[in-house]
Amino acid sequence: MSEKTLSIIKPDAVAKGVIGQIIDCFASNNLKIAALKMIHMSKREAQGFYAVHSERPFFDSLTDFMSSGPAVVMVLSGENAISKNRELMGATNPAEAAEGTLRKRFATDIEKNAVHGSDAPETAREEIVYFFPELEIVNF
Ligand code: IDP
Ligand code: MG
Repeated sequence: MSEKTLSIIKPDAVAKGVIGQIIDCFASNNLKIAALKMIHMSKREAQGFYAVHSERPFFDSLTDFMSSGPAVVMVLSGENAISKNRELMGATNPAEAAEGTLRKRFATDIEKNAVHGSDAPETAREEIVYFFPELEIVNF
């Protein structure tokens, strides 16, 4: 089933200059880019995006990091895009991420872990509308 998911190339990966390598990984795994933009989130925007984690001890540090520099937000589209993107990303903690995954290749640590991907259809819908109005998303 064709799905859409939200992907973010986080500020650590943008600063490392690996936007191209990450996009290349999506392209070579049949995930198409249905929307894409570079943004620099405010602290408040990062808090809104990660509101589900607001009670976690790492929330303040995480939202500082996410608002520390530019990030690339994308809508990826394709067969099982949500789970496929999660597989390509690897585990949250890069120390536990499988060889060849984006987090294994590019993450710094469990917080600065290079990429975000939605985890389920409902969160994908919510996260996509957080960043993209309907007009900015193409349908293949
Ligand atoms: P996910 O990004 O793999 O879905 P989540 O548990 O949803 O992982 O956590 C969201 C983000 O919060 C992670 O990608 C990471 O940047 C950060 N994070 C998660 N757990 C920790 C932690 O234990 N310490 C610091 N940051 C964390
Ligand atoms: Mg998550």
